[in-house]
Amino acid sequence: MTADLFDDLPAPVSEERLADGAVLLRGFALAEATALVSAAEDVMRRAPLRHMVTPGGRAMAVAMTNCGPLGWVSDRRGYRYQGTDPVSGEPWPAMPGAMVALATRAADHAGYPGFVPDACLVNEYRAGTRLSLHQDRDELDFAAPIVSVSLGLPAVFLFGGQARSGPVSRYRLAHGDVVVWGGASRLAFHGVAPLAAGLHPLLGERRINLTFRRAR
Ligand code: MD6
Ligand code: FE
Repeated sequence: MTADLFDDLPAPVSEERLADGAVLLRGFALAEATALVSAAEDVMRRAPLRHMVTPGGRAMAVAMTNCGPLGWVSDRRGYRYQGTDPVSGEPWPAMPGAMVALATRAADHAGYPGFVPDACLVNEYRAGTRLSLHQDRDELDFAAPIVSVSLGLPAVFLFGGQARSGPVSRYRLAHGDVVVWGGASRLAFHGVAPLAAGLHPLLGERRINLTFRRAR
């Protein structure tokens, strides 16, 4: 037996429970990661990344776009989901099949069978980009989980409880990692620490995060 017999084994998938209803699936999307990156690049060509403005009037640090029937948008009027890209007035690009399949498979693995996302938020982080603690609560009902896929540079994910002031745990999210939170964790506060500079072989100086939701 020589080591090269094992060179082509896929990276192991490991699971870490973050809280009741929340799980980190390390390496879960690794086999599809290259396909997911090219699908995301395609979406970003058709609906370019932009820095949305918060209701308070500040540009968000994370650059965002969407694919699927609905997209999450923020402007002076508030946060909401809508079927068209406010920049172009056109429908958001369709959600690539590889993305839907991965989101459904990850949710199922985490104990949420039958998850069919109708919105995928595509987020781009660069060195220094952070996302402050928040809840994802613009969806119509909270029965469906959130599925979050990390691609490119690693980030530190902040995961807290139901109150902003509670304790927050930190988890390193690498290329191909998936976090699923639902059930008792559906409204957990979460965020991303300032991204460290680096160079990823596929995505260069960027981290791309795909966040899948059932908005309606
Ligand atoms: C992440 N992102 O990037 C987690 N939520 O790993 C989010 O939780 C998120 O990027 C709402 C809007 C944009 C996001
Ligand atoms: Fe979020």
